[in-house]
This record gives sequence, C-alpha cells and structure tokens, in this order.
Amino acid sequence: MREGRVVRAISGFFDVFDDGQVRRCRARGVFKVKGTTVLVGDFVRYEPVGAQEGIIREVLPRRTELIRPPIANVDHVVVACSFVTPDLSFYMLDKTLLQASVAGVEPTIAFTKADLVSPELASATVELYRRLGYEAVAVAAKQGEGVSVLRARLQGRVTVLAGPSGAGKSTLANALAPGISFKTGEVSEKIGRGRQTTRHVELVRLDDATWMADAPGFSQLQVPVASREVRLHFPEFRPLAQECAYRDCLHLDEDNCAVKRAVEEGHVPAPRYMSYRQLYEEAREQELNAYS
Ligand SMILES: Nc1nc2c(ncn2[C@@H]2O[C@H](COP(=O)(O)OP(=O)(O)O)[C@@H](O)[C@H]2O)c(=O)[nH]1
Ligand SMILES: [Mg+2]
Ligand SMILES: [Zn+2]
Repeated sequence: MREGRVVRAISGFFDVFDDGQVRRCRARGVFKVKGTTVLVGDFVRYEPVGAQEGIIREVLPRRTELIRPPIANVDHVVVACSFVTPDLSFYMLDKTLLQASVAGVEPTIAFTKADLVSPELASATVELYRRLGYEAVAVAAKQGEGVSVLRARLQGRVTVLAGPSGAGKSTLANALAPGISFKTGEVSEKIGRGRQTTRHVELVRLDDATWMADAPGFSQLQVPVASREVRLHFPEFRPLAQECAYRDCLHLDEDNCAVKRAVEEGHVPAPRYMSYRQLYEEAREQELNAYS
C-alpha cells in the first residue's frame, strides 16, 4: 500500500499524486464507512494497479475540511478583495475571514487592483487590517506589485483562493504560478449556458510542498458557525471582551460593553463592527431556521 495526495476528483475517479506521478484511482470500501468521502486534498492509502491506475483503500485523518469548496487539508486561504469592480466590500471580506477562521485556515488578504486607486488609499486599507491582526498586502497583478510577498506566503502550504467573481483570483493565480494557466472559471460559467461547466476543484502543484487550489465556481468559503461563536473569530474583540460587564457579552445590546465603547472611540473600525452584527444575525437566522 502506498500513500498519496488527491489532487483532482472527476466523476468517480480521483487523481492521486505520489512521488512525482499522478495515478487515476477509484475508491473501494472507503465509502462503506458512513459519512466517509474522498475529497481533493485528502491523503489516502492506495494500491497501485498497473502503471497509471490504483484503488484508494483509506482516507487519512484531515487537518482541515472546507465544505465549499469541498477540499481537505488546506492550511492557507488568500482572500482576494478588489478595490474596484467589484467595489471593496468590508462585509464580504469580513465574512470570508470569519469562515477561514472557523475552518481553522489561516488567511492572507490580497487587496487587488491597487493600481486603480491612490497609493494612499491602498496602504491605508492594508494598514487597517494589519492593525486588526491580519496579514494583508496590496496587489497590482499586472505590475507585479505584492506578488512576490504573496508567493513567499504560499511556500510549503496548501492554499485556496477565495473572493467574489471579478476580484482577480485567476489573474493572481497566474501571476503567482507563471507557466500554469488557471482557467477563468467564472467567465465561462456565464457564457456556458446549459453546458456542464468546470466546477471541479483541482490542486495545482507549485513544488512538492506547495499547492494551490483552483476552485472555479466556488467564490466563497462556506462553513457553518454558531451565532454565539462569531465574536470569537474577530481577533480584535478578544482583549476587549475581558473588560465587558457581562462575561458572556455578545457585544450587541448589552450595557457596559467594551467592544461597543471601542467602536465609539474609533479603536475598532465601525464597518468591522457592522460586519460583526450582520454576521451574528445571519448565523442566528440559520439556527432559528434549523430548529423550526
Ligand atoms: N487593473 C487591474 N485589473 C485587474 C487586476 N487583477 C485582475 N484584474 C482584472 O479584473 C478582471 C477579473 O479578473 P479575474 O482574474 O478573472 O477575476 P476572478 O473572477 O476573481 O478570477 C479581469 O478583467 C482582470 O484583467 C489588477 O491587479 N489590476
Ligand atoms: Mg476566475
Ligand atoms: Zn461586549
């Protein structure tokens, strides 16, 4: 039995990368254990069959698991967030950061299309998120700005790109890995009416330790979170929460809330707090729907 990494899943087959070679495998037996599936990113035990095929017998334990896109063992997400077209949305950014945090995947924010705004706005936005405790970089893909910083952050990790359609994910992927051509998935999906479009998740190898997921059609991460837990994924709330009058303060309508005070005093950006309230409400609504 050998071990490899699933890099692609296509209608019942799994491409397993092992020792510089990709084998097309079927999964046998692993599905019999209830709830077990094979995901792209999984490490599996497999039996080679001939020179190019194999049978997956076992899925090894996962470090992380994303539901959308369906991918295992990702340890880094580059959150693409454009300054323009689409316009910068702190809410969308904060939502993706929340989901990365819930999934236990470290985020790096790429503020894309920095060439289309003033350098002052670009660096102020990057600073805003750095002060909150995030890794953030301004990117102008065509000019190569920010690309080498990001590439260094990919090293030795499995990275997935997330962010809304048009944010520049494919452009960034191509800049990060010249020589590998990433499909502009979102575009073909809109044109390809009635056609089966590429919703396959695929891991692209940059070197043996460095992989990047091309997940066209999955612009957002999607991970469920309990409403009461949302606050725990806003790192800047953590030191403040100890100062709240209520130990279990949700930072909503409670009296003597240190988070709300910090917002009023400008220490926590107001859009960030508005994102929190909205994401709390969304999580709450999901809970109410689930129990009704
Ligand atoms: N000016 C500028 N345009 C960009 C940049 N990155 C992407 N774009 C453009 O934005 C559009 C959407 O990019 P694409 O990579 O397809 O976005 P995706 O949908 O997130 O994969 C394309 O027309 C790109 O040429 C950038 O850094 N600067
Ligand atoms: Mg794309
Ligand atoms: Zn509070």
